[in-house]
Amino acid sequence: MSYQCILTEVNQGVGIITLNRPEAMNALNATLCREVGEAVDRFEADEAIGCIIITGGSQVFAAGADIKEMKDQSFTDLHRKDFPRVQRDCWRAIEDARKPVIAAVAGFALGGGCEMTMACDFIIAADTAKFGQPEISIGTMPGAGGTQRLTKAIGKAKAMEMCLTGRMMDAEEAERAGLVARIVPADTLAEQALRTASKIASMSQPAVMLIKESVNMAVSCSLDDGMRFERRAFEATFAFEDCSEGMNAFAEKRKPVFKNR
Ligand code: CO8
Repeated sequence: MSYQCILTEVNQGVGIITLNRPEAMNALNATLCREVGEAVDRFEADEAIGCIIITGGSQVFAAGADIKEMKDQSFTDLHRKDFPRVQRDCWRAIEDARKPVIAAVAGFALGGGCEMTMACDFIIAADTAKFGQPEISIGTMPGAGGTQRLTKAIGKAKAMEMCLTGRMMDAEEAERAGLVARIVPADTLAEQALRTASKIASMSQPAVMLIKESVNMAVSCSLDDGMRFERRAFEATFAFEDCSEGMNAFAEKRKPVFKNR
């Protein structure tokens, strides 16, 4: 499959999507968003793939929505199209994926770029990463989760300050604030992200999917509801042949051979 604004590859059971508009700092135009959505859906449907990485490569993740594409749009244009609907479909594909989606971020992840990383399940950041919601500086505001996901991830004070001033966070501050799972040296980002993703892809996929669903419940429901979901999901894993294989392998001091990976 060939795309205009992204590159895709499969390596060690991992589907890798690389945003590829270097001339525009990977700005998220409609084509790029549509292609990311399609690629995520394609990897989601591919049984040989157990985890997905979205990256912008070694220099920049994405400097936000494509301002040049947006600048002449009127309210009526946006409202009629339910903007960012194309973008929303892309976000939905990421959010609805049952396979884990990792954002591997180097350089700027700004505006819609930051929002795309937050739609992923977790972020591995290069030490060069910079996160921000600078929309205020161009007279607008975040439109794909910047005021919502950022606030849930790092709390009201920091999210409010960042969205109101456009201040960027470097990788260290983002890790301290809980936005980022882990920081790695920039020149090892691709390798470390692949190592993490291929480890997840080597696990029992039904268990991976239930864990992802259960952790996500913690973000969207009460503790009681989440605990109940977790208990039922835990019990359900005992119906998986991989669960029996995993436990028997432990007792027999050997590596498990999961069938559903
Ligand atoms: N859109 C379009 N082109 C861009 C963008 C962008 N967001 N960012 C950079 N570019 C282009 C520049 O125009 C320039 O192109 P050219 O060489 O043709 O002039 C090229 O990329 C390189 O950029 P700079 O020369 O500006 O590079 P610098 O290193 O000097 O600066 C910055 C890098 C700081 C990242 C700077 O480019 C910048 O401030 N970019 C805009 C950041 C921004 O405001 N982002 C928010 C956009 S609004 C948004 O994301 C709303 C989201 C709503 C939801 C929609 C989801 C898709």
